[in-house]
Amino acid sequence: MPAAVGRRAFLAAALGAGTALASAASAAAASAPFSQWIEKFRARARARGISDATYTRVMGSVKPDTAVYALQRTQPEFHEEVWQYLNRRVSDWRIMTGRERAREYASLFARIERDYAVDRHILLGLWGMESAFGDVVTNPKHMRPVIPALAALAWGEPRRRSYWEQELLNALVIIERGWSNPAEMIGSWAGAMGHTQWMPEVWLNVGVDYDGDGRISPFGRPDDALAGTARYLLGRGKYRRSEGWGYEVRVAAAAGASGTRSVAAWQEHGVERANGQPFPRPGERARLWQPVARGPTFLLTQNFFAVRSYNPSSNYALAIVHLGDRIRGDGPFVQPVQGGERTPTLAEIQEIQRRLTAFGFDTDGTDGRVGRDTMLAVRAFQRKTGLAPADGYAGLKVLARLRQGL
Ligand SMILES: [Ca+2]
Repeated sequence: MPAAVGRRAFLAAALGAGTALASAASAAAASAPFSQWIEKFRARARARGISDATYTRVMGSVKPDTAVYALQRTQPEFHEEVWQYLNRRVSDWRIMTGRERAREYASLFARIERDYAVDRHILLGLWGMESAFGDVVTNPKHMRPVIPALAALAWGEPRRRSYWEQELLNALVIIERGWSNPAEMIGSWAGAMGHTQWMPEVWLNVGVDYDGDGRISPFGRPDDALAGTARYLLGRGKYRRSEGWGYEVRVAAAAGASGTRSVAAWQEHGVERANGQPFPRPGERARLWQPVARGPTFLLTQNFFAVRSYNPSSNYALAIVHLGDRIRGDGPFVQPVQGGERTPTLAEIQEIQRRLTAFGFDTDGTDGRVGRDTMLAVRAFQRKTGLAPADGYAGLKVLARLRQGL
């Protein structure tokens, strides 16, 4: 991957850090009281060009959101196999909604492709993954005010404190410039905001005023968010114009080569496209990757790593590029994961939700989208009926069992 630190690299680092360090809550208790810290931090803000008036207005009444200490130590609630991870993210709902957004914003995407060279389908995949095409902007159910969250992290979180201090300062600069205000700045516990979940640093340094309203914003119309994200992929991810992200491939049994080499060199080692088509750019450099044994294999080229620079997880990047391909009209991977299931259709998900709800397991709606409520309902049903593993995955096995009744 590119040398640039990913937008959310700290997340992976924080999650991997384990619990050996002193708990954040006790560290917070050991540091200065919040009100004293606020006054001390004013000098740092002043040095970044934030006026006393802005600082007092924003920070004077802020209450630290100390719930973030527990949130950043929380392990994922559900264990997902790779095929489950991909099925849930590259869902019928996301593909259909992505195609609607592609039509709705066709002229915006054409302009972004002209200015930044980034394929609209990569951006659609990223937009769908990061915010369900802006759904978290209009429906911020799991989002929280960013200033109190960052203030709590900068004040009392011993891990990566200087990082949180910088992000709080970046958020204050955004307010100082009149681009936003504390009421609008709603995001994840870590401060990622808007259509493409920008951290304040990304907003400040990579954002673009693409709709020309005089301020840069990841909220509202998606123009600024999508153009700025294309600029990120191009500049920080070293995105390459007119190239794809890679290919699903088949590997001859005796292959055994590794590392980065040209597509033509891979062909000499028995690597072919899974769909039988020729490689369009034999000179591209590529790495061979099989996410899970007995599943599909890929040759990855630079634009895969450009996407991965946005959030350093290969499964995340694969979900984005595959969602983009599906939105464009490509089919599922040629080689399924052995032991996995195909992706349920929108109608099948809705049936799962309807049947669960009828049995008293509340999915909070039957819109064919799988969120936390549906996963909790599936898991409760699995436990009640002895379906193992009770992983919360809304798939074909669960549907078959639901059709038998309770
Ligand atoms: Ca704007």
